[in-house]
Amino acid sequence: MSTSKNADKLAMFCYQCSQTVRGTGCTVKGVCGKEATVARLQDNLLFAIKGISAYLYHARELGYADEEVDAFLESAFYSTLTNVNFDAEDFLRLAIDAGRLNIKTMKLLKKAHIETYGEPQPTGVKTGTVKGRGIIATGHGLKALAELLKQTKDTGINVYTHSELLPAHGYPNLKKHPHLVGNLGKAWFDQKKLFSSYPVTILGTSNCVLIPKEDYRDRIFTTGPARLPGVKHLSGYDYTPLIDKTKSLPELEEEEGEVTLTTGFSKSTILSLKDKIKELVMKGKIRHFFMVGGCDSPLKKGEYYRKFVQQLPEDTIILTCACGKFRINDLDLGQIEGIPRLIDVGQCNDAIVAIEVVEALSELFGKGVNELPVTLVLTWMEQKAVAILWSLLSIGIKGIYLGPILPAWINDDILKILKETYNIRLISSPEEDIKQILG
Ligand code: FSO
Ligand code: SF4
Repeated sequence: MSTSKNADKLAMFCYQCSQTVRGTGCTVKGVCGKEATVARLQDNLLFAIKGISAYLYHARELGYADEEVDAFLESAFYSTLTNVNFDAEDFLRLAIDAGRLNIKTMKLLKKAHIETYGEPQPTGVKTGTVKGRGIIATGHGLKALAELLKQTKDTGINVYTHSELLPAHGYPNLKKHPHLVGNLGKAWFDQKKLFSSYPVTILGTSNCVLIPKEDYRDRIFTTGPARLPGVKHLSGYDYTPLIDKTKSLPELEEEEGEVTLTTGFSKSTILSLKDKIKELVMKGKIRHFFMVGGCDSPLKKGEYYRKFVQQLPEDTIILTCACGKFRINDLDLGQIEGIPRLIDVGQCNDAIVAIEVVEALSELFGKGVNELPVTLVLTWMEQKAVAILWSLLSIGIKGIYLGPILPAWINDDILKILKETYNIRLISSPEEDIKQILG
């Protein structure tokens, strides 16, 4: 595994103070003495705390907060200010702390979701259209979706999820709405094509909204942190303009979807199967568990994940979460004596469910997490995913396969640490990786 040529050429980039080289940026070493690795670890920390902030935002929307996380965010942000902290060692400690605090935040958000909307249940989700007018909700905001479902009740408008809102269908207090009729499209990057092809309105509830094409700019609305140029923003969960616009659009025709997707596996659903899982492992009928998923990107190399899962032997179980699941969630992988082979635990923040399941397996088999037949094969897209990676490292998980490319802010120094301390590997080919993992 080697760093990209770009990373070698551009050792660092910092333009946060007036001493910066030629008034444009320090790119080799800081005038202040800051080393490239410190600058990159500062960026890494900023990316991780942005991820924590996103999850904390959605928890706070539901009335949940955490003083320890708030205090960490303050001190972590402060540590990246000019002339405060030049210690690379310490930025690694802060990255691990960010991972630990992100676990706390993901737990908080999961608690908020479960206490507000009920514990998710495995649920089949249709992928076609229903006759009538429609709204597609995209992003991660369950609160925004819940308010939309309340306000569209008895209006004859159908609501569809897109991308990271698919897991909403598993929550009892959301699935109870008969006008939450299905999911359209896949991961976030298909939205321009998708939103152009249906005469619907769209509500963007979080990150992963794209600047719209002209043909649907007047049909898309944003809420919460999402904003787009020339697009109406709705605050205070008042969706009247969105609903009025929807009523002015033509109806969709009935169209059968190609597949029914299954989502909504909670920790308790999975753990209710633990005795059976133990029995199947002991009998050699389950050989290995994989976590395949993460935040997807449209890179060609992302095709790896589908091929990887398609080539896994039938005695393996695959947990998945986040928008990377759309690479694989249409595959019919069947069951092993009643245990589904593909288990969708939810959104990116629901990686906490996968973490808790791995911890429960560790207890069940009396082995450390790295002695279990468990491998994580993850895709990363942007900053938010960094928080989850550090969460996994903070609980000591080693040997993670990461792709589709190495994060660009990782230089040779950081890579050395990640390899030596955490045995992180970059994905190669599905065949080679499966051989390396399963022997
Ligand atoms: Fe995907 Fe976007 Fe959710 Fe990520 S929709 S890419 S970084 O936000 O976290 O899974
Ligand atoms: Fe350059 Fe240091 Fe100022 Fe950053 S803080 S711009 S590295 S002198």
